[in-house]
Amino acid sequence: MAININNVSLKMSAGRIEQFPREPLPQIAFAGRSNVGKSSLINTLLNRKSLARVSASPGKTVTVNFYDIDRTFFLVDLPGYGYAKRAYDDKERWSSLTDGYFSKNPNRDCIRLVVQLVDIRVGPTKDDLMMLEYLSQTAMPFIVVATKCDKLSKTGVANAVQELCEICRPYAPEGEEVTVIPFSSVSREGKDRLFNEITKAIK
Ligand SMILES: Nc1nc2c(ncn2[C@@H]2O[C@H](COP(=O)(O)OP(=O)(O)OP(=O)(O)O)[C@@H](O)[C@H]2O)c(=O)[nH]1
Ligand SMILES: [Mg+2]
Repeated sequence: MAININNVSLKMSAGRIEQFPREPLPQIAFAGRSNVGKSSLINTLLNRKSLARVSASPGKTVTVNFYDIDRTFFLVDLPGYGYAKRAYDDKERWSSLTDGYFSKNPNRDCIRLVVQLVDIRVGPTKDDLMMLEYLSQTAMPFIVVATKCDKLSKTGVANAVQELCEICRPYAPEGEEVTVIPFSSVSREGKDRLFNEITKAIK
């Protein structure tokens, strides 16, 4: 079945769990620290300039944004974590919302894949590793996308991806490797590979 990626809309910008959509469509969730490039990646994936808001000042969005893709599945932009300057109340809201997405989501069973974003130049932060630990503990299927790969040379990218694979291996199911895709919203590298993974996951 061909998916028309031009048929996209923001279904819901949810600040509360009760606002999560009820339709039992497959969900692909994007997690990562603030400023890692989640919204840019979603725009790149959908050939849009500004469907998902790209923030010059990080940590502003504390909502879970559900994008309806051709009435076939949802792309879910989770609020970014690890933003030090965020007010205490916002941090609380962040964790209850994000935690709620995984534990109280009425369509939890519809989460087919979590795309964990890591800045290729920074590598996984403490918070990223906590997230991987959580995904691993809850047996959530996930892949890792290494963002902003336009900022490194070809060799730099290859080395960083290899290193990421090593770091992520302990979080993979026994005997499996974690898929790590280098990605750039500037050069669009990695877009087709990521789209393939998403297509496989929603089948
Ligand atoms: N060079 C480069 N810059 C990028 C890339 N992706 C995102 N950026 C920049 O990084 C900054 C943050 O991007 P966003 O897409 O808003 O990041 P986010 O993860 O959605 O951030 P929050 O919504 O705060 O969680 C922006 O200035 C983007 O232009 C990339 O692939 N390459
Ligand atoms: Mg964003």
